[in-house]
Amino acid sequence: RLGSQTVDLTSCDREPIHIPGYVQPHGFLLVVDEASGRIVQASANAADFVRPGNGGPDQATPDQTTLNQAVLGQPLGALLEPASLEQLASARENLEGNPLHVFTAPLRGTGARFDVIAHRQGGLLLLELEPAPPQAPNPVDFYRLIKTSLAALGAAQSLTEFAQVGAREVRALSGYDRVMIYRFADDGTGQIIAEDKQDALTPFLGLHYPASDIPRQARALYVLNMLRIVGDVNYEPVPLIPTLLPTTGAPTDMSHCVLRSVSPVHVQYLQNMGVGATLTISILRGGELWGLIACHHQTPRRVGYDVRAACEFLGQVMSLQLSAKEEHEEQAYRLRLGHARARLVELMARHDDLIEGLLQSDLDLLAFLDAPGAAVCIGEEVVLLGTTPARAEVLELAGWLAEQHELADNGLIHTDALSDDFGPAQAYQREASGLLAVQVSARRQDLVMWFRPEQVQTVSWGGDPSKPVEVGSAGTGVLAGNEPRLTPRKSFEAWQQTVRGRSVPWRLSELGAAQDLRAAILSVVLRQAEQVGQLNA
Ligand code: BLA
Repeated sequence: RLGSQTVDLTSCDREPIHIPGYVQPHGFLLVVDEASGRIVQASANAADFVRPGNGGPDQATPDQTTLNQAVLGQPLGALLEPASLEQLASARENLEGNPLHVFTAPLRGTGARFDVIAHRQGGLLLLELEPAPPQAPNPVDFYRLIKTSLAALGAAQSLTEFAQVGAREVRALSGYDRVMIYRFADDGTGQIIAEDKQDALTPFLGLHYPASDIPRQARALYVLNMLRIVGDVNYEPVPLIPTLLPTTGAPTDMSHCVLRSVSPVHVQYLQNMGVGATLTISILRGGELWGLIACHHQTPRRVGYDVRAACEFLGQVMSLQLSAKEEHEEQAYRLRLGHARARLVELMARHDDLIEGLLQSDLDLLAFLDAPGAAVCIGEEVVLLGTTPARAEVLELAGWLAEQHELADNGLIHTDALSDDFGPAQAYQREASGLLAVQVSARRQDLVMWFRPEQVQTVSWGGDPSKPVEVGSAGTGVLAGNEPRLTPRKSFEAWQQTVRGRSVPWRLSELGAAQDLRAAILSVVLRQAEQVGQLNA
């Protein structure tokens, strides 16, 4: 039955990952109803941790009796020392939708110390307790580590270098085997733009991944919640007891929980990849998800709150500096375009003949828009530069362009897939899949065109994007069994996707530069026309 039902990638988008009803077993969750001050829900493993002398989740079966008697229905004071309660009370105002490490302390009547992270939402106080690492790292060491990292990030010249430094510094801080900077494109696909890893591992640098690998709701959640961890991909999820909140009859919203059990689809994805544990930190830009710092370890691994906080801090620093770095690259590029335009205009102004002026230095016109071919069509004259379609083909193209509304409206037309719009262009798509044309006089056929070749786009995908899913059995979760599950593809060997008839797209700054050049040419043409008028008068 599972196989016969139609399942597509949008069902990835529908999995309600914020209400899994399960936690990961390396810690436990207590949900307190703020109105009554009582624990109304807890992860089943709470019993294993709170029993005197029992510091770990080694129980074969959850101890339901202890859970019912010592945890559920109890006030927090039954489990926490008075000093801990006081710390919680004074942090209370800062906890709304904002998980904070409030204290590290033993539970009442047990020796084991726990890191306690708390946040509030919807009238609930959620406490997440994890056994504290044996020796807390020295805060001074952390300051030193972060300080060097900050200096290195600040010194990075280009965006690529910036990302590379980010990956290296997060790896130094966290000790994971592989740290990647994953950048999203506008269409939701992603690419690994920087990587720092153990030498023996196969590099993933440069690989692209389809949008469905990180579905929409997951990307939305990662804007709210900047850090997530999978301590052991082979973990046994621990259910919340009772399944639904007695106060509302609804599942508990775990959007902000760091112990949240992750999607079983994603767990399988990681297992397929041969990954043992992950740590992922969001990189935002202007409030939107720009990318991720993704850390992999081959074996199970958890890092304590301090290391996580330090990594999250680096992620935030990267978020803040990102705009500036991107802006810087774009500006340098615009500056280069501006210089090229000024040179062209100067040459044109020195010559009576517009075409001669434009062509005086043919290299300039080609370099101007990073195009290997260009054509200038003015009156009956056609001049070809670099790699272009044949003269007759260019003339035919100019005729077609002259009829296009877009050209009439903007004086500019551009495409990165010319043959999609103009069939005959299929004959010469190797040299001219991309076209940018500007009209340079009152006559529609007076055009300057730039051509870009077909980018037999060699894209390395992390697997086969046209075959992203297989239907599998239902996983865990509140909604387990209701819907057939999709399983991620099993192959991670890079494969090449070739895109026919497409060029590298024209950048916004290039379109702007072409518009500027057009305006400059028109003003030169106008001045020359005036001079001719004066001579004739
Ligand atoms: C989540 N998928 C994720 C996350 C990453 C990826 C980084 C964030 C969660 C995390 O690991 O911390 C994808 N991980 C990658 C990629 C690389 C990597 C591309 O390391 C490259 C090296 N995934 C699928 C399909 C579905 C799917 C087909 O491939 C849906 C049917 C789902 N991915 C999916 C879901 C989540 C996810 C639901 C959210 C997990 C959660 O937070 O609960």
